[in-house]
Amino acid sequence: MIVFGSTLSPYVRKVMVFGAEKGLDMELRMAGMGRGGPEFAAASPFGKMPGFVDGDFAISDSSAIVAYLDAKYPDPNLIPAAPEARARTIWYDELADTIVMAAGSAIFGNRFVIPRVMKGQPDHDAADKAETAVLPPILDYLEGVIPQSGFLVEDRLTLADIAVASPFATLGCVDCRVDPARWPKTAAWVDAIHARPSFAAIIAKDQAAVAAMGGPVMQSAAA
Ligand SMILES: N[C@@H](CCC(=O)N[C@@H](CS)C(=O)NCC(=O)O)C(=O)O
Repeated sequence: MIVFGSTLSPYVRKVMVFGAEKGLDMELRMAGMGRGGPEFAAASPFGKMPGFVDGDFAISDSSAIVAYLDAKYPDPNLIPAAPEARARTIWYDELADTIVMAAGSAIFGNRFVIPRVMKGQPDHDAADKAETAVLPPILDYLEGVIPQSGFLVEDRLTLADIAVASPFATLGCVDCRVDPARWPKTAAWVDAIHARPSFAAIIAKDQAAVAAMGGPVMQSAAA
């Protein structure tokens, strides 16, 4: 199985962590932003990462890929079968992909992708506004819903934890972290999910990749 993309993308990381939790052997191939060749183009018709290939089956979109993996490799099951838990898990996946990433893209894009990868002019105000105005209501929400067990759904690891924790790993690479004084439950939950071997190994590589390209570009550095 081949996953196309970079794990600096929360969507790609979600797929790689999901596969790692299932003990799957998945090759990560660099793709996106002009890279990846015809195999990636065939898997991802709009050039978005991740793309995915398993034999003669190709698909893109992280949620589609993890649905495929959970159906094909059901042990351990990471997308619950019970109706309410299943719906709740899909809600958290969607929360991560659209609501958290609305803030995440503005922050990571303007502090790393635009200045370091695209060599463009970042909009630091947009990044700061996303961090100070868009992210806090999301963190307030998470603070209110994280169960005592430390897992979002069914008191065990599911896609919900993997999907929601993934953007916070990308944000950690550009010095945007959950303040434990303001959101103690959320900060502890993020730390615990990121400490799992499936996440920790990827996060170490992501942080090294960001450092190798000069690290994040912050407002103060540009002023
Ligand atoms: N809903 C998609 C989102 C994929 C996506 O937007 N990926 C971004 C990277 S974080 C991307 O490929 N951006 C490059 C582009 O749009 O050309 C998923 O879950 O896989």
